Amino acid sequence: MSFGLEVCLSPALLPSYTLAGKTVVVTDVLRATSTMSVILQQGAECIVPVTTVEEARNLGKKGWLAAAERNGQKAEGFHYGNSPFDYLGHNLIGCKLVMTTTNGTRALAAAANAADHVLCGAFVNLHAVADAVKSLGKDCLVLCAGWKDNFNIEDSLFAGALAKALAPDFSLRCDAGLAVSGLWSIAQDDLFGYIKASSHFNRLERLHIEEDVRFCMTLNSQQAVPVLENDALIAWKSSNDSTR
Ligand code: 3SL
Repeated sequence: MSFGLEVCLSPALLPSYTLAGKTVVVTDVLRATSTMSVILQQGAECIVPVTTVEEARNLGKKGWLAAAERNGQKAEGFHYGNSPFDYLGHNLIGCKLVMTTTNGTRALAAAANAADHVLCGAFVNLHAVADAVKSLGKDCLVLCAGWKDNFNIEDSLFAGALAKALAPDFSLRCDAGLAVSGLWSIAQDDLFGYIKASSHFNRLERLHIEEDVRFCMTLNSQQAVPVLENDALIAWKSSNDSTR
């Protein structure tokens, strides 16, 4: 049986898609969904994604680890930001985090409660996400977080990569999916080189965080797939995972 696969290129376009009955993969390659995978891979119990800095601050006051990013920079007064290097190599076992980012947590909020399952995908966990989507066995929609409701290249490239990883079990059912697949076949041999012309690369380069981009454009370094359960992201476990 073949499932359907659609791609939504920006949260602004989401109202024209049906989410019920589907698995939605939210992607914000630079850097929210890459970093969320790292946080859970480092052993955190959960990440609560929130849309405002105030909400993150309030949970921080209650003893949670609090992470906030706006426009590529750590928000004032926060110990943690949105760089994977804030978390890599740290033991986060049992920690609960609250996190807000410019676009990623906003895209998650748009999909939450409307889809059957909401996962976070990025190049760093591409294969693990593809396995999770296949094992959930439902039509899938990839939601690109973009930048402030605009299309971006890196999230679209990820959608193309995921479409390839899901074929032939999932077949594309929209022109956006065909377009991102074409983009992926052009860029896949030199992802970092391709992304260098993008607006968000230039934004992050001005902040001197090129190494974050290199990390986020590297495939399959992480296994953790964040999945939303009761407003919190936890690491997805397959039904045949004995640790469940
Ligand atoms: O927009 C977001 O959610 C962030 O991932 C942007 S940044 O990479 O931290 O600049």
